[in-house]
Amino acid sequence: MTIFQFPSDFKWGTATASYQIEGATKEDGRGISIWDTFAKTPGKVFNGDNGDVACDSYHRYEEDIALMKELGIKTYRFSVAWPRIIPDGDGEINQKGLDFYHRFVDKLIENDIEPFCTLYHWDLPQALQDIGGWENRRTVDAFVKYSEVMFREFGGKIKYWLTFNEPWCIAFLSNFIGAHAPGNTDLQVSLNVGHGILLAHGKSVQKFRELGIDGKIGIAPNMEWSVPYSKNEADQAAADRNIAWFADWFLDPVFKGTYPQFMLDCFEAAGAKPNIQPGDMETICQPIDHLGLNYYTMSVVRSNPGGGILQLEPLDMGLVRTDIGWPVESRGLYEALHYLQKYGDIDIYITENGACINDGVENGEVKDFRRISYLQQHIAQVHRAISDGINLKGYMAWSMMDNYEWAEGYRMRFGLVHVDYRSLVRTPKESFYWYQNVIRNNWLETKD
Ligand code: GCO
Repeated sequence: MTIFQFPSDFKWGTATASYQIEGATKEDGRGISIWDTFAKTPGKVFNGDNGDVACDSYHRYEEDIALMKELGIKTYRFSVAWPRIIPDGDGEINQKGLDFYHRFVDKLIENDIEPFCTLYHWDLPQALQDIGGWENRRTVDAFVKYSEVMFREFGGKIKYWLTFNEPWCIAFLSNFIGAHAPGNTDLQVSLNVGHGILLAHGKSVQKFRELGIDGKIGIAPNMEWSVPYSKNEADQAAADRNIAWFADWFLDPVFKGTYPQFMLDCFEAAGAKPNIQPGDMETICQPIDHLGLNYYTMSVVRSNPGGGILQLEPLDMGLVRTDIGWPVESRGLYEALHYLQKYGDIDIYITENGACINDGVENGEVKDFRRISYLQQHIAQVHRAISDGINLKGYMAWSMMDNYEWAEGYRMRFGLVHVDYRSLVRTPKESFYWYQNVIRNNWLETKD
């Protein structure tokens, strides 16, 4: 048996997002978001599921926070629904929306749980999509206005902020692959959207500094780690492109004020390039305080000139997969953390990591041992990275509870707590008690 001891100030946590858990989509003046629209468009989401009720956390947040307290987490990452704060994205502020998050954040603090707030986890007000969404700079300005409202209201109470969750998903998954709202399938649109959110990020960080907010701010990219199938240079370059698609494409602008040339070349060969106006790159390149990393899986790729814009193909290496079909490879988390060091010695939080394991309740219990095994392997790599001297400050398991898994609807379960979507009853899983023990000990035990 090996025991991995964690630093005494390590922030153990869990994460969720507004549209995935809150429900109450028509209450207290909330406006419509692009996910309301997308979910109700036939054929977009498995079973036509939508977030109207979800986990009903809007009403049951006290019960949820009691579970967080029982779990022992030090920090909770959640996102704010922009359409609750400014229903049409750019007009009147909705006091009832602010009141809800005040009640919620106060309750967290009362329970000694540090709120970690994501400003944008994909629920763009539909009214802004109607004017072109992130392609239109009015949406960028509206985001800055919304973030200013949040900073002024919650500055001091909330000390940890993230502007955007998973820029790759917002740009490419949603506007090139088309699997998420708004569902476009156009490379040029996805580059425009990516550029728009980077600008919004930079301007929002500027606003945060200008207001002198007591706290820290950053961004949370998702990375799929990639390894080349062979030592062959073309395969190596293919893996580099795949990594850069998730990371460098967004982080080079944030940290260096430039897009990576080899990716510009790659997109240009496919007929698209970002629309950069004078001053944009300087605006995007603002010093940030921390970086989030969302990590789930790794791929093995090889070069293939016919393999889409990135000219590569992923290979099935026969790895164990979670129930959503993603290969399990914890080493990718360790490698990704090392890779990020090229952006400097910045505080890093694992803002999401977890497994889709669909085990249900039997005799009042959920024996999700495969989730425990996943978490154990990944947390061991987190420890390894810390031992190497990486400034890793916290780990947030995705997710606190089962929730609306976007285009997969409710069939894919990532929670430490099981949610029965008919009765809305919450049942902590075996993994909940396992994680509770890790947090209580502040160490991880492995069997080897
Ligand atoms: C994400 C996601 C979560 C997903 C999780 C599992 O940020 O991709 O934020 O919302 O539910 O990643 O797919």
